[in-house]
Amino acid sequence: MGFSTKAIHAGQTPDPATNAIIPPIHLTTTYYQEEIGKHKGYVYSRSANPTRDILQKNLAELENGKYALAFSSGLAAIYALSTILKAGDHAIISNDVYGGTYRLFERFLCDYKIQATFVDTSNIQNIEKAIQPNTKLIHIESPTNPLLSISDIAEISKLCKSKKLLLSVDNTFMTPYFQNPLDLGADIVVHSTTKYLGGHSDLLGGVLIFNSDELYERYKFVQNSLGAILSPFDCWLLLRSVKTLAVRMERHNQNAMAIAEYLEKHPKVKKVFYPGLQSHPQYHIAKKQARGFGGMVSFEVENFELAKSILKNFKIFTLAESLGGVESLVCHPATMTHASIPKEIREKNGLTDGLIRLSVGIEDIEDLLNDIDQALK
Ligand code: P1T
Repeated sequence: MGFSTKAIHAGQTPDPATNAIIPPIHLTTTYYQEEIGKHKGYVYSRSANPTRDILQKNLAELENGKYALAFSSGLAAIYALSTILKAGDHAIISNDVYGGTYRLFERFLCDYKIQATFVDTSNIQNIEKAIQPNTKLIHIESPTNPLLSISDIAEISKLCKSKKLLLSVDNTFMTPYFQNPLDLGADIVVHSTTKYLGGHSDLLGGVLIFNSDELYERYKFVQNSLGAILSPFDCWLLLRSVKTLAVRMERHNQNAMAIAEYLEKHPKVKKVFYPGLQSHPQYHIAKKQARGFGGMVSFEVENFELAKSILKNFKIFTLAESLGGVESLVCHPATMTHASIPKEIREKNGLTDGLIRLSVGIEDIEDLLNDIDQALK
């Protein structure tokens, strides 16, 4: 079955009670038990909820996974993911990740004696060198946020299998429409569904997806124990959003490509970061493992002052955190989404004060190019 057909139908049949085509939002917190232990598989909505089950089936199918578990935000999903680590364990993480992911491992989990090493995972040797006897998990973003660096998921997965390590991939930027990390050998896929899967900047959510029965049982226990589940309304909204994912992603990709090509020729732009450009250092890996390059484009200008004045000039691109919505947003990672990373570490990784990140929306490309043109003037 093709992607769009799955996105529209997977997990969803007409509601058995009414034949409603669209799944109902089951707001109930609890369920009638005919006698002790006799029920229809639902006893309390933190543990399981029919609207959430439909969403989880749908998202699992889109990632070619067997199971999905939905959480209240992307970070709630990543926190749940991290509970596979016990005190004394070690994780290796891409050095250019969303600031909140960095903060979780570097400033929160460290208090629970969980160690993390951040390396440039686009070079597999950096991962090999960072492996310790207590390493359990490799967690990567590909492309990374915000520098759009690409890691070879299949290669890293081979390494993980040979060393008996778990590999999780944050697939938020690519979405299952463009990339399926489980097919490339990853054990766990993570999404902030707040982004492209939601697509309209009106819901927060996160999901973990896997094939292994053992991981599913473990994380279902974690989902119920932590309680950070996605609400029935947000599950329903996300189900609705996912139906248009394919058409939105095509347009995000097309617009982003045109903008990246435009920026690459602009005299005020020092460097453009977009995996669809042949000048991107991992262009061939991106092409090998994904079916598109996504809607995120970052570019660097000379310094903070210039970045600040450009950001003030935008009229359609709106200065805001987040990404993946139909509307175009612009962000200054150093002071916004990645402010939790110390300046010296940021700059060592290439995230400078002159970096501007665009979440390219699905508006008319002429309007977006005109907006960038006038902002840069
Ligand atoms: O915001 P939340 O739903 O909790 O998702 C966290 C998260 C996880 N992974 C990636 C790749 C992300 O980009 C994010 C959130 N990012 C932003 C809010 C941002 O503007 O980059």
